[in-house]
Amino acid sequence: MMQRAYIALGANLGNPAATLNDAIDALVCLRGSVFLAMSSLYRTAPVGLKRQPDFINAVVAVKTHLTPGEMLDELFALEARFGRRRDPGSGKNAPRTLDLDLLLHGDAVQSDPGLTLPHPRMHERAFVLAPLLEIAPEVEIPGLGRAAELLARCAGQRIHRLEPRAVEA
Ligand code: PH2
Ligand code: MG
Ligand code: MG
Repeated sequence: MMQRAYIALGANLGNPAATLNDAIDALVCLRGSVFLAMSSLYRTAPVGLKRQPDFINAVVAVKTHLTPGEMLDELFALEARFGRRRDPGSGKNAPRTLDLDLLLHGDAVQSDPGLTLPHPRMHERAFVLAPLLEIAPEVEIPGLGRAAELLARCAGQRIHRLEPRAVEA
C-alpha cells in the first residue's frame, strides 16, 4: 500500500531558491515514490534563532512505498548531497544549505527517538502550513486538526509567496 507523504524544504545559505529547485528535481526521482505536487517557494523570516538570513521554504507531496524510516534515510542522504553538514555543536536551528523534514506519512503517529510524526513543530509554523495548504487545502494533521485552522493561529509570522519565474529563452 502506498502512503501519501509531505516533505518540507528549507534553506537559507548560498542560493536558497536554486537549491530548493534542485532539491525538488531530486525529490521527483525519489526511489519507491511517485511525485504528486509542489508548492510555490516562499521567502520566510527565520523562526527560532533570529539573527540569520531569511529562509526559502516549500512543501512537496509524494505517494510512496517507503516506510517513514526509509524515507528519512533518503532525505538525510539528499541533504548530504547538497552539502549539509550536521556538526555536533551547531545546534538545531543553525543556518543550513538544505533542510528536508518529513512532515506527515499517511496518518502515522509515532515518537521514535529518530523520527516524530507528525513533525512536532509543523502546526505552529506558517512557513510549513502555508505551502502545505497550497497543495493540500483539506489536509488534517493527525491529533491536531485541520491545517487551515492551525495556520490561522500563526498570525505575525512573516512569509511571502514568490511568483513563479518564467523560463529563460
Ligand atoms: N527551519 C528551522 C528553524 N527556523 N525558519 C524558517 N523561516 N524556515 C525554516 O525552514 C526554519 C526556520 C529548523 O529546521
Ligand atoms: Mg530537519
Ligand atoms: Mg527543519
